[in-house]
Amino acid sequence: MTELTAPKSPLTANEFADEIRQALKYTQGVTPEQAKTADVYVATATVVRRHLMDSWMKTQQDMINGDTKAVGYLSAEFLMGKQLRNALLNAGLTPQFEEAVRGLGFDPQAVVDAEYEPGLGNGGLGRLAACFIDSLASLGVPAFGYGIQYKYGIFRQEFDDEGRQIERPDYWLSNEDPWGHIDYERDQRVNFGGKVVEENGKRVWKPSWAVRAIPVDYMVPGYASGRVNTLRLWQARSYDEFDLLTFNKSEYLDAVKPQVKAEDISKVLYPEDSTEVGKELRLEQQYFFASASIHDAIRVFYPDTDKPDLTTFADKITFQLNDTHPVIGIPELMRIMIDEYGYDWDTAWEVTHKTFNYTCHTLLPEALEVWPASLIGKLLPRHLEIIERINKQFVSELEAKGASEDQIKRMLILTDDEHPVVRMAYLATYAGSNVNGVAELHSQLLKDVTLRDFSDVYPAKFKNVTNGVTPRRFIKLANPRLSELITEGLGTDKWLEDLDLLEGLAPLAQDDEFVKKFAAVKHENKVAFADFSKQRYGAELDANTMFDTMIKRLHEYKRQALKILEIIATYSDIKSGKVNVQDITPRTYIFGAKAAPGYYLAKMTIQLINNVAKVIDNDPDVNGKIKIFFPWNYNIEVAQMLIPATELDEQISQAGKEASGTSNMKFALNGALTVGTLDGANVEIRERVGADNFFLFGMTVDEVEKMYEQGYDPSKYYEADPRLKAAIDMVADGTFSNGDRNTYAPLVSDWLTKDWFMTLADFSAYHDIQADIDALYADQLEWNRKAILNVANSGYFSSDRSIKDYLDRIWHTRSLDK
Ligand code: GL7
Repeated sequence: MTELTAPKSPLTANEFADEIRQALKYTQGVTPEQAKTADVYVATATVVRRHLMDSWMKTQQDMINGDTKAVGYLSAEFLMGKQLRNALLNAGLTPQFEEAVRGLGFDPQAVVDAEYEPGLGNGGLGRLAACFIDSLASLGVPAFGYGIQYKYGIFRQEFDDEGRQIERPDYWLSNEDPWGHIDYERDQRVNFGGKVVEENGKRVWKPSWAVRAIPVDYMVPGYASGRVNTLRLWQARSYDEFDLLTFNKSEYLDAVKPQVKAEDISKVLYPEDSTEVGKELRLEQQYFFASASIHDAIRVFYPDTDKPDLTTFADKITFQLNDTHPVIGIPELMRIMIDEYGYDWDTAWEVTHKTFNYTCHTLLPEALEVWPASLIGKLLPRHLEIIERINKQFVSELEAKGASEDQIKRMLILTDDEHPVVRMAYLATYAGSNVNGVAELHSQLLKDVTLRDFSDVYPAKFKNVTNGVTPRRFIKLANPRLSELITEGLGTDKWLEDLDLLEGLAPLAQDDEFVKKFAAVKHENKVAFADFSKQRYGAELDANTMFDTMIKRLHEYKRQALKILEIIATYSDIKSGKVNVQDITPRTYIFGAKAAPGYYLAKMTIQLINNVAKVIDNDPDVNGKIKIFFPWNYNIEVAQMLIPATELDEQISQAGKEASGTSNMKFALNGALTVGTLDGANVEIRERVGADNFFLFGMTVDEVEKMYEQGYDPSKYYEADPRLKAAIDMVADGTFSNGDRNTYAPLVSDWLTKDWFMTLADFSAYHDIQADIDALYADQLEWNRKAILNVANSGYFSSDRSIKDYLDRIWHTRSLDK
C-alpha cells in the first residue's frame, strides 16, 4: 500500500480564505462583499469537501484493491446533525477555518449556524447509525452507510397556543446541500409489482413498474485517520419523466402520475419511533434502498465485469441490518444471485447467510415488523416465492433438530394461518449469521423472551454489542470547555481516539481545585444554554438552578408522565403549604420530545407538560423555585447545547422496555448524574460509574414481570400515595386546562385503569430518590466529584468501542493498512 496522502499539508488560514473566495466566485457567483453568511457556509463546505477528496478516493481504491472486507451498514435512518464543524474537526481544519472566515469579515459560528440540520431519522436508532459511521471512518474500517435521502425528514415540531404539538413539513432540501454529491451515472433500477412466470423451467419475474434509484454521496471523514468513507443515500426518481402522449391530450396530471408515484418513495421519513406502521409505501421504501444498495455493492466490488464471481461476495462486504427495515435485502440477494446471475439455491443461500447480520433494537413486540404475505406478493411476487422456500427449508431444519410442532409453529417465518404474514425479525435471525442486541440486558432479554425459541435452537448466533456514542461530536464539538479541561487534566488530547484514557481523570475527582474547575465549566455551559434558550425560544432560564433534563421521543414506556407527575406533586405541595417554598431546591426541568403524529396519549402528554409549565410560570406562590422549559423541535443541535449544560439526567423508563438508550451515555460523558431505572444501558453505566454515583430507583425487570402476572391495578397506588393522588387529581380537575375537566380525561383514565408501563407503581420510589438528589446537590463539591467520576468511567461508551466489538464478534474484518 502507498502512503496516505491527505490531509497532507493542511491548508494555512490564508490558503483556506483564498479557496473560499474562489468557491464564492466560481460556484456561487458572488464576491466576498456580496456574499451572505449562508454563501460563506456553502463555499466553506465546498472547500472542505474538495480537501477531503484525495483521501476519499484513496480509501475507495484501497478498499477495492485490498483484501479487507468492507462493512455495509444498511439503515433506513441516519440522523447526522450538522456537518460543517464535524468535517472541519476530522479534517484538522478548525483553526484555519476560524481565522479565514474572520478574515473575510464573517463570524465563524454564524457560518456554522447557517447549515440546515437534516433530520433523516427519528431518534436513537438513526443517531446510532450516524455515530457508527463516524467511528468506522475514524478506525479506518472501509464502510458504506446505505440509506434513503428523504425529501422530508422528521417533521418540524411547533406548539400551538394550547400547548399542543403541531407537525410541519421539514423540507430540508429547499436549502442548499453542499455535502451531498448526486451521481446520476451510478444509478440503479428497482423493480416492483407484476408477476412471476415459468420460462424454460425457470421462475422469471416480470415486474410492472420500476423506479430509478440515484445515489447521493456524502463523505464521512474519520477523525485523524486519513480515511474518508461514504454515506450513500438513495433518491427515487421516475423513468417516465413525462408521458408526452397523455400530455398532448392535455391531461397534464395524468401525464406526471408515474413520476409522482416513483418519487413518493423517497419523499418522507416515517415519523414513528419504535412502533410499526403497516404502510405499503414503507415496504416500497425498504425494498428500494435494500435492492439499490446490494446492486451497488456488486458494482463497486466487481468492476468491469458483468460476470462477477459472487461466491466471494461475503469476503468483500458484510451487511449489517439496522433493525428489520432492510431485511427484505435477504430475499433480494437470493433473487439477484439465482435469477440475475444463475447460481443455484444452495450457493445463493450460503453467500446470503454469510453476508447478513441483524441488529435488533427493541423489546416492544409491536415494533417487530410483520408484513402481510399478500402485500409482499403484490409488490414483490418473486420475493414472496423465495421467502416461502426459505420458510420450508427452515421448517425442515427445525424438524431435523427435533423441534416440537408447537415450537415450529411459533417460529414460522411465514405464518400458516388465514392471513399469512412474514415476520421480518425471524427471517433475519434465521437467514443471517449473527443477531445482536444493543445492551447487555437487552441482549439477554432477546434470548430469554423476544427471540427465545431461536436462541434455544441457534444459541451461537446470539451476541451482544453495547451501543456507544462518538466522542468527537458529543464531547469535543458539543462541549469545548469540558474538552479543554479533560485535555488539561490528562495532559493529552489522545482521549478523542481512545476514550478509555478518561479513566485518568478519576484521581482528579479528589483534587478540589480540579473539581472547582469542572464545576465552573458546567456553570458556563448552563449560562450558554440559557443564552441560547433566550435567543431561540425567548425563555428565561436561571443558571443558578439545577438543570434537570429528559430528552427522548415521547413514549409511554419512557415515562415522561412519571416526571411530570412528580413535578405536579411538588407544585401541589407548595400550593397546599405542605412544604415551604423556600425549602425547595430550585430546579429547571427541561424536556425535549417529539410524539408520533398519530400517537394520541403521547401528544396529550406534551400538551400537559406545556400547560403545567404555563401555570407554574404564572403562579407567584412558586416564587421562581421551579420552572419547566420545553423547547420545541428538539434535534441534534439542541442536544449538543443541552447535554453539556445538564446536571441531572432522567432515564426513567419501565425496566425491560428501553433496549439501550444512548443519551444516557452522552450525559454521563458530559458530567451529568443520572436518575434511572435498571433498564437498557443504564445497567452498564451504573456498573461502571459506580452505584454511589448513580441515582437508582424503581422496579426491576423481574419485579415488573411478576406484577404483570399477578395482575396490576394502578388505582391501588393512587389511593395509597397522597402525593400521587393530589397530582393526578390536579390534572383531572382542570388546573392545567382552564378548569376544563375533559381535556386530560383520557390520560387520567389510562393512568387509573391501565397504566401499562406502571408509572404509578414506581411513583413513590421516584419521589423518595428526589430527596437524595437534593441532598447531594446541596454539597456542590461532592456532586461534582461524582460527576467527574461519571466522565472518567464512561469511556467504554464510545462508539469506537462498539465498532471494535462488532469487528471482533460479528464482522471479522479490520482497518485498512495505514
Ligand atoms: C431504539 C431503542 O428504542 C433505543 O433504546 C436504542 O438506544 C436505539 C439504538 O439502539 O434503538 N430502537 C428503536 O426502534 N428506536 C430506538 O431509538 C427508534
